[in-house]
Amino acid sequence: MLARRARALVRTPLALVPRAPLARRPRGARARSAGGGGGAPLTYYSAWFCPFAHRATIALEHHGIDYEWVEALGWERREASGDEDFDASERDDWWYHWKHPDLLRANPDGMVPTITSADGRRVVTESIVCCQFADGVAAARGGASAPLVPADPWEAARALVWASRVNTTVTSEYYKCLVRTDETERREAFDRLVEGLAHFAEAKRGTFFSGEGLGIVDCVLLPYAFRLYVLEHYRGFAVPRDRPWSDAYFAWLDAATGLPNVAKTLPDKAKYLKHVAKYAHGAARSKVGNAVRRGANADDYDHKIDGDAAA
Ligand SMILES: N[C@@H](CCC(=O)N[C@@H](CS)C(=O)NCC(=O)O)C(=O)O
Repeated sequence: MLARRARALVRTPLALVPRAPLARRPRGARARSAGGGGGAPLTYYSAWFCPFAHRATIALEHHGIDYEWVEALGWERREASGDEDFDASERDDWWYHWKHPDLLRANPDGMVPTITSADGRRVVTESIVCCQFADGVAAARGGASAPLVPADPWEAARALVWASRVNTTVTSEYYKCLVRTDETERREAFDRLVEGLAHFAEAKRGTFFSGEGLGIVDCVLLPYAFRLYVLEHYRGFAVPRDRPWSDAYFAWLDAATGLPNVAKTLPDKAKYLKHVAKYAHGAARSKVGNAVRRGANADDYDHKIDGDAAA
């Protein structure tokens, strides 16, 4: 019911809808490379600001896999139609994700990252799976770079458990700090986030999580670790530098962001700060944002409950 009404919302003519060109190469993307770059380029539906997609970008770049970037998400402002089931004057969150039609064709859930084969027939979704997929593509194409998931099955299992752990602790708490409106809830979320960083720093085996090379756990955490300045800016929450694990954590962050294949994927800090203001000021809706708003974890979004139509 609500879904039908919400769909009827009128799009403002002044909507800030980015019209990204199709198949644009991002800074750092390449036509072909020596590593896993052989074979037809993949189509990569992404969004410059998206930390989930950032994981996949790092994985693709790590392996030097050839891809065509499609900037597939933006913001669009909608106006209340006057026909809502709630008092529209009480809501300020009228920014929604604009979605590239090709993304919706490839993945009707409209989520990035989404990777497809050049002919669009085969589709991969979910950021952690995209990282594993990048390993598979690189191996199949004879790439020389080390896999992100360790070759040793015991280490691989450990890394995958930790990738999932980081995803449900740090990632989820990051969005809670931004989206929840209660000060205490935000503070508690940040405390849990810091605890997640501490566990990560204590469990890592070397410069990176599984040793001396970049791995899947690093790929999962890094986009969020890099973006934590946002919480300091909007919420006054800073990662402590005086805990027993702090030096290990910040050394990891420096090492990871300093890798050339990671450094070129980092979004502009000021631009991202501006982008995320819509969350910080309660003006935006998205599946992850809606899930956190209704009290679920960031990865517990439901395409029906939390989708645009249900917003
Ligand atoms: N579980 C997904 C989450 C991806 C995700 O939430 N991406 C956001 C952009 S940062 C998105 O596509 N949002 C679209 C929407 O909210 O409708 C993953 O890990 O890939």
